Amino acid sequence: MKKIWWKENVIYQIYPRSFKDSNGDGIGDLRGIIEKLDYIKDLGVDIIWLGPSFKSPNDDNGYDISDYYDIMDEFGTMADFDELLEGLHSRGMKLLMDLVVNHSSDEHNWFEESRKSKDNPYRDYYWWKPPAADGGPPNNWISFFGGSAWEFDELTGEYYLHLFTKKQPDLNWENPKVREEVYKLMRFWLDKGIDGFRMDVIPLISKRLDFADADISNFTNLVATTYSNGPRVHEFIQEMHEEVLQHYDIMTVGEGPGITKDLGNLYVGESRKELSMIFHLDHMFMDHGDKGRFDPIPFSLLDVKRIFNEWDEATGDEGWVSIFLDNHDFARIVSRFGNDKEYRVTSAKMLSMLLLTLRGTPCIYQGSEIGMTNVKFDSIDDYRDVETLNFYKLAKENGGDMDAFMNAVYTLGRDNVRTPMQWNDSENAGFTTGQPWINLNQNYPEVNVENAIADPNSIFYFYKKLLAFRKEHSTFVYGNYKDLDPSHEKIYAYRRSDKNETFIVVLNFSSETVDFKLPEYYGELELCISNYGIIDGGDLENIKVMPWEGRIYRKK
Ligand code: ISL
Ligand code: CA
Repeated sequence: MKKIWWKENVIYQIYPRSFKDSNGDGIGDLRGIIEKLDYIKDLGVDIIWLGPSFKSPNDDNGYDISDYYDIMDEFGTMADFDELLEGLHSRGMKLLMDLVVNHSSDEHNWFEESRKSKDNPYRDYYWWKPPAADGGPPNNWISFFGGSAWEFDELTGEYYLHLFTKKQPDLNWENPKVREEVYKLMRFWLDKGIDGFRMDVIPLISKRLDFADADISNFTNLVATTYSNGPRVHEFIQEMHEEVLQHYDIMTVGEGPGITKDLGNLYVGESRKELSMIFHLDHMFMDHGDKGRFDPIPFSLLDVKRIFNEWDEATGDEGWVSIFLDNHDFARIVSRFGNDKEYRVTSAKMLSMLLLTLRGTPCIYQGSEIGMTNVKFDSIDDYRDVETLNFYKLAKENGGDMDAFMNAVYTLGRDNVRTPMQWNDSENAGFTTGQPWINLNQNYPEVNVENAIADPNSIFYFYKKLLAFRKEHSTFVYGNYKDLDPSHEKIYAYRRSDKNETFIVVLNFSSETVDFKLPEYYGELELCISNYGIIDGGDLENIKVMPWEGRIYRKK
């Protein structure tokens, strides 16, 4: 397998709006991030993925861009950006920007032109279609954020396509001018010296041109079969590689909704000349029912293991993935996969072991390193996420069970991961001196960075230790992976090994003590790390794994 820096590095994702406010307007900004660079460096990560920071009316918090060449007013100026990039580079870190080019904002000049008339030169930058025979939308496609994916525009009497909100019209990648515009803006940022891109919903850029009605009975399936992996997607990405990517020493990570395991290597296979890695999302969608996240279904550890096993096998030595357990779209790690009550600290540490020792480039979401949890706001008026608010309205209109809906919001809604980063126990957790744009999680007097740094047993120091350990042992990067007991319902045990070393990771995903026997005999093992501290190795034939305990052993 090819050795390269982006396999060895670890990514830390910053959601700028919620990270640190420097000027008291209640909104996180670039100068806030600059203030915290030493903190991030000290944790031991290498690459920052900065959420979208371009000019935007913020219908979807920056995922609706109105000018790709400028910084969002709320976040600062281009001079601030340059200082941030320089601050990272001088500390030996790298920067990825968010490339959001499946759609733009409806306030982008291209769209403002496009909607003016059917013969406007920008008309074909977007997807316009005449109404169906009954005057309704051109087909039955539904948006990720609820309702039809088509919006009628009075002025020219046609509908335009928006797979996300109606303020996020989809760009028409069939049009070579659109592709040229994208390559141009990519070069602009790369020439400034950024180190790569996280690519928003990249498998969605090529549309199925018949625009036929689809089976919409299950949303995850609709995405995989109709919106994602369109006929020209690989041609477009290869063209982008040829035109732009290959000319820079950078990395790319594609967000992969709808990329099923069999299609993974088409995007990331070494010989493909497409992307460095993708975020596969099966473990994020596994608890979504037919109608998506607000229609939740239960999941178990067996599902999690199956998904990581399948993906590891499918990408093999040919392709590469990024490993993540939460981000700005999905519930907090410890609330979703751990126990955020009695075992918050212990289970957050255990989950960091999974995140940092699977095969792939780990991506840590801001706040995971201090064990931030999901939030429960008192009223729907406290929620800010356009997805949550749209689906709330729909559920109300349809006479849905609103208690069940709110429970789904508490478990899976996107605002769980968008509450401000908790820096200390002062008012608003030191995030802002003003009125925060979204409420804080009220556990901040206990859960905050200052406390974490003062406590040698904190989650923060556990991450730090593990990140350093990973750096010392390239087996965690290049070694192969094998699930040692795929059918165990409480324990996730796997092996990472190469010709130099063999490690065994044993993780307890339950609040009970489990007597666990490794299915294979490994000879003498040395316990390197446990989130319970190094307690005696015990009888290795029969390990007593404490509630939410994680252990890493090395074969002697
Ligand atoms: O959060 C989701 C909706 O339930 C996901 O399906 C998500 O929309 C999908 O993974 C795409 O996400 C990305 O593009 C969106 C943006 O809202 C998300 O924040 C971004 O990560 C549109 O740009
Ligand atoms: Ca601010």
